[in-house]
Amino acid sequence: MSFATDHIKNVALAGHGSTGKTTLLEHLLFQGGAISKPETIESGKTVSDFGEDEIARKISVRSSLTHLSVRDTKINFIDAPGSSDFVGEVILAFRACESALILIDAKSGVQIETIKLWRNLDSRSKPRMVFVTRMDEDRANYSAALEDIKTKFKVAPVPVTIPMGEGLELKGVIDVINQKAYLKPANGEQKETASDIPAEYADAVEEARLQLCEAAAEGSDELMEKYLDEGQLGQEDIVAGLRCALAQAKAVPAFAGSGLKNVGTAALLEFIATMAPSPLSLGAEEIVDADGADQQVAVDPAKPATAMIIKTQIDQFSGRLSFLKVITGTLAPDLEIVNVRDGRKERLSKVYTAQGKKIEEVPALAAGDIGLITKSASLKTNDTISAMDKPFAYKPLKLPTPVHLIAISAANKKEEDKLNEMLYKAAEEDLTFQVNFNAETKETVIAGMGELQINMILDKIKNQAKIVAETRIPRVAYRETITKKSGAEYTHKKQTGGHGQYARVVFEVEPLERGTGYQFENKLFGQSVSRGFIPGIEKGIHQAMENGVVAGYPVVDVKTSITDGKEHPVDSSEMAFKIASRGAFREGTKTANPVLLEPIMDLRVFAEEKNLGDVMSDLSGRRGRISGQNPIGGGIIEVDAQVPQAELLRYAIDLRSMTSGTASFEVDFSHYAPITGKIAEDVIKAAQAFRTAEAEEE
Ligand SMILES: Nc1nc2c(ncn2[C@@H]2O[C@H](COP(=O)(O)OP(=O)(O)OP(=O)(O)O)[C@@H](O)[C@H]2O)c(=O)[nH]1
Ligand SMILES: [Mg+2]
Repeated sequence: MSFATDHIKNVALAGHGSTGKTTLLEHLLFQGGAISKPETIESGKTVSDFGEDEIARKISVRSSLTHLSVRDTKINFIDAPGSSDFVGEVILAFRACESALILIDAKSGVQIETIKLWRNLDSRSKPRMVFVTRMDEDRANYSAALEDIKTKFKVAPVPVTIPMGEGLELKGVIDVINQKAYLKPANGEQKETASDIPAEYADAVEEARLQLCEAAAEGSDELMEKYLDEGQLGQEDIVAGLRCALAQAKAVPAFAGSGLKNVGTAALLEFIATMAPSPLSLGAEEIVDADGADQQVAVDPAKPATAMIIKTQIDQFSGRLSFLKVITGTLAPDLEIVNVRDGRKERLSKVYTAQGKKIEEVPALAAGDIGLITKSASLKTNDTISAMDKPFAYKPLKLPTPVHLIAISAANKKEEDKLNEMLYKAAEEDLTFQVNFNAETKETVIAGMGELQINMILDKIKNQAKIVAETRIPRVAYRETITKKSGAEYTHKKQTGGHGQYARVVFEVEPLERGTGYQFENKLFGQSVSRGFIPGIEKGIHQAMENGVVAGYPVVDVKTSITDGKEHPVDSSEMAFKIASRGAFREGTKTANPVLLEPIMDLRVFAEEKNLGDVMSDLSGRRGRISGQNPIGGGIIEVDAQVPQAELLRYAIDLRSMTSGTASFEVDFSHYAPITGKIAEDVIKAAQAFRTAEAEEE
């Protein structure tokens, strides 16, 4: 069956780690009739956590697509992981869905990852609902959780359902909009059924209904006027107003329940099916057209088909799965499409939807729907496929830059290529994981969001390809430069049998502004050195710049001028000038106060107020210069600093342990700065030791 655009709802499930997203989803699928029995995390058989690694660790690692139908409406759920290491998976879910369902633990209230995700949703003006789960557990407290949401997010959530009893006394929930009660099933493997509201809850329900009226009035000016005039809104107005207020992210509907005990799923599904925004009610996607100008395209079933690839999964058995969201038109078998990135054309064979790992063929995917196609070898995440005459590309997903860097090599040298291949494959599946070869340090460096993510990727490689990787803290790409003007002369002279070698150059070296790199000037008067030897001289300088005189690091920001020289009619050659030039450059820099340069990073740390002191004093211990701190909402402070890269090599791990996993950071390269004294001495010693070890290995 395929569903029309206005009968599709896409909902991202997100929230702090282990709040119960996957468990709730399992019971939603069960309540909605998509599966016949809900499984537990402990059994390792849930629909959403199907990856081997997810089963082994009992956590979600990747976003997974599931769906169910309520009458003639299809609800796609994307269940996102909670650990901050997998934030890329959450962001892709937010982007693909018109609304988000945020899970809050009824005992702990709003936790740190949720605050960070909320900010991300704010920046997208994304409609959101909150489900306060684990209401079955001791000390669960719905109103305290809602109050916490109010203080941390500065929005008052409106209860669509209220619990009957709490914690061990939980008896069920009441759907305030539809005026129905759902008693807690005898166990979590039974469905909820509707009944009348017990008389004792009449007052609580009326109070909640008034709150709904107030929130619904936010939906439009007319409703607000009516509400202010009459002090009340009728059922129809509540529904219409709340729908609008939600779509504009002005109201945050709240639900109570327990995933595990299947409490609150029926009312939630009913609400999503009837009230959550459909792809038609919003969902303009930014595009980049042929001229590179930014425009917006709304979801529209009437136009020719276009879709964006939201996620790539490379399955050991089924091969490449390209998950996509259809933005315009309809994707169906036999459609001729082009990959806008590389112009490659192909004819679609089949289109699918997914229920966790199970993929199901469907006749078509309408605009707004989320599904997948398989075996399309050239497709990558963020590609646009299009059946338009003038194809344009949708804007790629913006993800945080990976901050945790690790140098890697295969334990067995012969497996290096295979390891690299596996790493690049992992990087295709997860855009917050990157692989780079650093030519300066001659290392393959992988980058991710944290230790957990990187370990899981390496474990997978070990299990699937039987390759053991060795990891190290990456080397810092130090550089060298000079700090004053100097000069040198160098004569290369060799008499070997036949004809000899002769070249003489006189150089001036002077420091350049940081970041300029390299300059050369020919200041020769007359023809003491023929023009034809100049390229050889420049080559010599380049060679010498590869290994500086301080510790063998590349030399940058130096201007070299040749002021004089001498050649021999027979014995001079390009090679001889190259050698002389190399020598003169080295001699010149030795007397020009050479120094080491280290990379300095721009660092932004996001920490809770209570950790601020620790974070700041730790940063000064890392030779950091703090340039500012500002509150960014939800009790989180952003600290801006410049810190040497050498001090940040383990920062992802250290910051996490310093703040019990609550803080996060972003980092970008800023500039190179000189180092002297003890710090420089240590770097020089380490470089010498490294070169000795390298020489011994060869
Ligand atoms: N008592 C109780 N336990 C729950 C409830 N929901 C989840 N759990 C338990 O909490 C643990 C974590 O549940 P998950 O569903 O994996 O949580 P999650 O939010 O998907 O976790 P990540 O995706 O890894 O962030 C499991 O042991 C569940 O059985 C609930 O409503 N009540
Ligand atoms: Mg999960």
